[in-house]
Parts: sequence; structure tokens; C-alpha cells
Amino acid sequence: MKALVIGAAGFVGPYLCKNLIDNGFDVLATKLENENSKGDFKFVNLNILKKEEIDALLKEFAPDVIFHLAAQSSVKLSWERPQLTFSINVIGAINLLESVREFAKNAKVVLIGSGEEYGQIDQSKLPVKEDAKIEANNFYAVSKATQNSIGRIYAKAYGLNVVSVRAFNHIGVGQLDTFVIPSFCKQVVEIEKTNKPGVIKVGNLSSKRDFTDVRDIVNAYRLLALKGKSGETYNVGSGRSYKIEDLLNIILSLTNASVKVEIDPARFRPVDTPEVRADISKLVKDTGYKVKHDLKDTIKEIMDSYR
Ligand code: A2R
Repeated sequence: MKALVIGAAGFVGPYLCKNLIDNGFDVLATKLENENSKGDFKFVNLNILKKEEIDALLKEFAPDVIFHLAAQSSVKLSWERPQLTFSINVIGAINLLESVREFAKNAKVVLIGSGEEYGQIDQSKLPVKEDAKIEANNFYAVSKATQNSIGRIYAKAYGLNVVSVRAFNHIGVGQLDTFVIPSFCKQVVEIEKTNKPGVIKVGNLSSKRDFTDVRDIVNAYRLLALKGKSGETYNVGSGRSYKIEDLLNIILSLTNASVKVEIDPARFRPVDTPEVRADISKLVKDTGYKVKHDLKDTIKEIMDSYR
């Protein structure tokens, strides 16, 4: 089976490409011209804002499945560059689906969205199900919620084979240290390297989030490409919520350094949801998905990568 992975030079792409190759797929990965290839995969350049480039690639490669990872994926940048965020995340998705409609109408398309789309989740309705109210409250989240609606339109109106994902927090080696777990791991390893006691700055430790190893997340993406129902949306996560403080304690248990934890109010979000936990029963029912990685092992790998 031929798989096209669009936006494969970011954090998730290399993990997805590896999972697909390990499972017998013939994989073609795309990156932006100014990005470096990651991993030992076949890469071509593609900018999703240039529809003619997508057209040419679909005609030439004729994929059976297409994973659309390309995005402006930073919530913070989405506040600073809302137009850019909408251009890449919304117009980019339309460009892709228009090309698919014209040149690869039998391909299965997996659109990657985010648990952020739910916004302020009603705490009395946890775990959050796919049919919960969408109250996206930042530009990134609204762009992904819009991509989701667009995917449904292409499935219903044109009969395209489109499955949409809402992915919750995922962690692994290679993630930018603007995210909470790599940020903690990096700060602790930097203290280790000084051989002196040190301080790490943290935000709100009482929030609970649905964390998953990125390798489980990409396994779900592959299973959804094979078994996901067209026009449907699937939560992808662990179905468990972890208190940030408990994850920090795992990190602290993995070091001999003397670390003082300092709460930095500047790191708090203006509006924060106390708990986010995904209902993954639809994913499990339709694909047989199972979480395989223990987060403690993932965190140890992230620590070692900074060492
Ligand atoms: O922004 P860059 O230079 O880091 O490049 C990103 C790339 N990208 C594009 N690719 C093709 N055409 C474009 N116009 C375009 N603009 C940006 O997509 C980056 O290499 C890739 C997305 O990877 P990350 O930002 O590292 O996201 P990650 O963590 O791999 O997440 C994959 C998907 C995204 O759709 C997220 O929004 C979602 O999962 O959570």
C-alpha cells in the first residue's frame, strides 16, 4: 500500500513514517523546501499552499492513503499570526482535498486535528466524546475545528474517503522544548550538567491532561487509515489523564540532581481547563487500538536525549 505523509519533517512525521514502513507500507514523505529531511525516508518538497505541487505529486505517486500532518501547529504563534495559521491549516487542507477530488479520489485521507478543538471542556462531561460541543478558544483550535468541518463536507458532498482525528497531548524524543514535558526534562538535565543544586520554573502543576507516547498516537493514525469510517471524527489519546505534577515527580525521580521547583505565574494560561481526558472508545471499537507504551519509559528516553 502506498502512503503519502504530508508535513513529515516535524515532530510526528518521522514516527509515523517509521510505523508505516515497519507495517509494510511504501512511504513517500514531504517537507518544505527549507526544511531538512528527518530519518531515512524518501522525501520530496511540497508546499501545501501551492495546489499545483499537490496535483503533480498525486498524479505521479498515486497514493492509497494520505496523512495530512502539515500545519502551523503552535497555539502561541496562532495568536501572533492568525492569517498565516488559517492559510496553512484551512486553505492548505482545502488545496489538498480539491487535489484529491481531482486526482486521487479513491485515496483515504487522514486529517490530523487536535483535542484543543473542544476548548473549555465541560468538566461534568469527562471523558470528552467526539460529539461534545466544540468551543475552540484560540486561533489554532478554530483552524483545526474548521479543517474538521471541511473534511466532513468533502466526505458527504463528494464521497471522498476522509477520516478526521482529534489528537490529545503526545510526547516523545524530538518534541520542541516549548511543550511542558520536554521543557521540564531539559531544565532538569541542564541542572545535572552543572553538578550543583538548581531551580526549575514551572507553570500550573495541578492541571490534568491526556498524555500518550507519540508512537501510540501514530499507530492509531495508521489503524484509522485502514479501518476508520469515512466522514467520521476520532479522538486519539490514552483515555487517561495525568496530573502535570505527577509527571514532574517522575522526572525528578529519574535524576540525582538537587532540584528546587519554583512556580512561575507567567507560565499560567489566562484560561485553563482543570482536566482534559479523551473518550477513546470509538477508536478502540472501530480499530482495536491499544496503548502500548508506558509514559515513564517515554520520559526516561526524553531525559536521555538531553543528556
Ligand atoms: O512550520 P515548519 O517550518 O516547522 O514546517 C511544518 C510543516 N508545514 C508545512 N508543510 C507544507 N506546506 C506548508 N505550507 C507548511 N507549513 C508548515 O508541517 C512542520 O514541518 C510540519 C508540521 O509539523 P509540526 O509543526 O512539528 O507538528 P507535529 O507536532 O508533527 O504535529 C503533526 C500534526 C499537526 O497537524 C498538528 O497541528 C497536529 O498534528 O497536532
